[in-house]
Amino acid sequence: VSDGPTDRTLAALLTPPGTAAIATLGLCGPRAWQVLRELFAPAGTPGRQLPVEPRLGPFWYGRLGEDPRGTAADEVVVAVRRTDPLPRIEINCHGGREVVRYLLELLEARGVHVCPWQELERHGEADPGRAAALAALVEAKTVRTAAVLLDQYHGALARAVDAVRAALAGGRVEEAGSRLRALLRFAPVGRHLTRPWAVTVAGAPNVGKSSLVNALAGYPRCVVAATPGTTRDVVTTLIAVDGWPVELADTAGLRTGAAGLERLGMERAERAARGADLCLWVLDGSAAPVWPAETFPRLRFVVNKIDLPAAPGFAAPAGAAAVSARTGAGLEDLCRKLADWLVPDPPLPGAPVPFTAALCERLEEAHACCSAGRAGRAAELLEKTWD
Ligand SMILES: Nc1nc2c(ncn2[C@@H]2O[C@H](COP(=O)(O)OP(=O)(O)O)[C@@H](O)[C@H]2O)c(=O)[nH]1
Ligand SMILES: [Mg+2]
Repeated sequence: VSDGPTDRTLAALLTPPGTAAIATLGLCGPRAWQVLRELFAPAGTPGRQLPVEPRLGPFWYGRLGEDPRGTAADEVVVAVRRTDPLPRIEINCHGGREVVRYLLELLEARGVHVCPWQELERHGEADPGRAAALAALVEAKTVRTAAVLLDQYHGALARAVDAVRAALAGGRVEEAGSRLRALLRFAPVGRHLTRPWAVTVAGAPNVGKSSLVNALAGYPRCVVAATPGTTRDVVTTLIAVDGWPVELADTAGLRTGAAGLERLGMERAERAARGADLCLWVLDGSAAPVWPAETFPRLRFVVNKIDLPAAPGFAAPAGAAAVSARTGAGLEDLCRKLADWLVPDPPLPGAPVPFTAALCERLEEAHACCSAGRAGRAAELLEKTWD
């Protein structure tokens, strides 16, 4: 007996785990219908059974259990979603962890493999690119990133990858390389469609870092106080900037000569600033500027407290944003700048975008292979694009 991937019958919980009125289980594979027929009794005339072959269209209401006519059976509604290439059935049962566990165990006892929903979505899927985009789509945090992923779900990236593969198959390695380079233009965006950009807010104590994070979040997320050294831990907040998901990290103020708990907070702040996609260094425009002691990567300046008179001789760095976290002045402009710093080259609707970090890496490697004249290896990598 062969046990290839499509010979298996899989089951997964499709709705989130927890309690609700209903839950939905997916059952997919060559034995899906047979297993369901054994466990399911349609309501109505005693002795009624499901048809021998799965049929698209009708919904069946009845009971599902070891002995579906006995007491330990749940009321369910079942439907066939697909018959080709593998039968795919959905079972709507009562919600709640124990009902779901009971039904999944029943299926498992009949040789069905219980798996995560993502694996079920891929099972027998003729278009694996579509399944991969669907898995990413549910992770989208904003409408804008969802729109980009929806384009990929409708095949934008899959078509572009097919064109690269066709070029390689035709021996046109240079064309394949330039097509890959064009695709990789949007890799920086693609890496953040399911994972927000990390933006750290850093600066000296009391310049208004926590106030700025609160102003951007639109609610008092962080403690603000006139006492320097109030913020100790890194506090993160998820916001959307021009439709891009951004995780803002408020940090402890950085100053020289700190010790103890303050020093620990500063170390965390420095780590966050070094690892961020962007570090916003906040300056208090009404006081003598405190510049960063080290040059953090991807550093940008924000001058805060512009509602107060500027400190004599204060010269803002070129390109800095100027805001008042107190009055809200300049925040819109800061958001525009932030979006431009993070995504200087946003994809147009319908553009192919490599939409996960793993896809970006695979395409980068394939591109490097093309440049090195290793067309065979590039083709091999693209064979497994969606794995
Ligand atoms: N006038 C004015 N005061 C501000 C502004 N932003 C923050 N502050 C005040 O500056 C002090 C320190 O603010 P905070 O956000 O805790 O600074 P942090 O230590 O950098 O996090 C508080 O008293 C705030 O009310 C601003 O834009 N204008
Ligand atoms: Mg603070």
